[in-house]
Amino acid sequence: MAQALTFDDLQRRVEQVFARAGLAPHQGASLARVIAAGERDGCKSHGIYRIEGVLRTLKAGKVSGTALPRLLPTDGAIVRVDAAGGFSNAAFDLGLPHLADRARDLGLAALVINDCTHFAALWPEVEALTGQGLAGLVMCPSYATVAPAGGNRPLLGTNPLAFGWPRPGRDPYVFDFATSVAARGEIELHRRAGKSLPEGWAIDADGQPTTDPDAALGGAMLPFGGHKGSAISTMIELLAGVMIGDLTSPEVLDFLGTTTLAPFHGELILALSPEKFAAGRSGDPFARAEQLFEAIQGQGARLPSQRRYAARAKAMAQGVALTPAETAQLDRFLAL
Ligand code: NDP
Ligand code: PYC
Repeated sequence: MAQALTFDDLQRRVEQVFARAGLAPHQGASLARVIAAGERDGCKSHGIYRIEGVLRTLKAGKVSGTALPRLLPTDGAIVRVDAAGGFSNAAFDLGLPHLADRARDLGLAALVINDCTHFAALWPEVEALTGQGLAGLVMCPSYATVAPAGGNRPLLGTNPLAFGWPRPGRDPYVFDFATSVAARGEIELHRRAGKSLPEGWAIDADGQPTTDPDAALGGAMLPFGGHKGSAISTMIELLAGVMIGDLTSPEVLDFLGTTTLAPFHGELILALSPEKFAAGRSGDPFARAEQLFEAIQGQGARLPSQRRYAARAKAMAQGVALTPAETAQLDRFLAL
């Protein structure tokens, strides 16, 4: 039966699933928070659908559910957390206060997370920074599933990029997207629903355009914006793979040997203090940003994340709506 759960109840249930699967509370709680937030905000590709992948990756022994992330001794602008083979989210929770302190002191700081399993949406991390008055830029590789523009085989990851700007008294300006035309999770959800893909998302194993999700999963996804998305995705491989001494998307696929498990790599989070950068020039940076947002909306355009915030407001008022199939799946996980 279709069900609407309160956000807290949903989060508690997801946490219970992970506790039963043997995750330590610090790992399970951080995962449950981002998964429940994805479902609440209408981001189905990174909501409860991801529980299955987490459990599969644990069972395959490719992630540690009890890893204790470790803050490594660094000074200067770089904060570094060794995720110790656990999930990225607990490592982020550990690094966040240190990152925010250094960004406030220095104007700009980076959190490097190494050796983590990463399957989550990035906007919860961006919102954690904007909630502290900081701008944030977050990126990570994935596994080789996307052909570079002009190519015909998987090489780059779906490499997400997210940015946030704080808006005092309002929801922050946030965008968060895969650098492929769509997240891979969207292709899998189309496959499960028996739906064709929109044109332009993928090519098959022979390099021909396809709208068949199975052929797309066996072929390659395409970068957004042709050569422009391909270059941004390559930048992410360089900055959040090569530069931080962690795996690139093709290396992740070699390491895992499959795209059915959550990928293992690193993550780069940049935090910036708008006040420190503006240094008193040209007025208050937050007030000036508001003028820009008003001008965008004044043309009838919407800001990114507006749909997500509306979904959040509705879910907080009426409960997070789950379909009968989703409710049954959650019950099955709870019974494991
Ligand atoms: P979408 O294409 O659904 O959305 C991308 C962004 O664009 C969102 O911020 C969205 O806001 C905004 N947007 C969409 N339509 C408009 C519009 N008409 N006007 C203004 N803004 C708009 O996201 P993707 O499918 O590319 O990615 C989904 C999620 O997948 C992301 O959260 C990403 O982090 C995650 N992901 C994670 C990966 C990983 O390895 N961990 C890999 C790839 C993706 P809104 O939400 O309000 O619509
Ligand atoms: O949806 O592309 C995706 C994805 C890959 C890893 C986590 N999410």
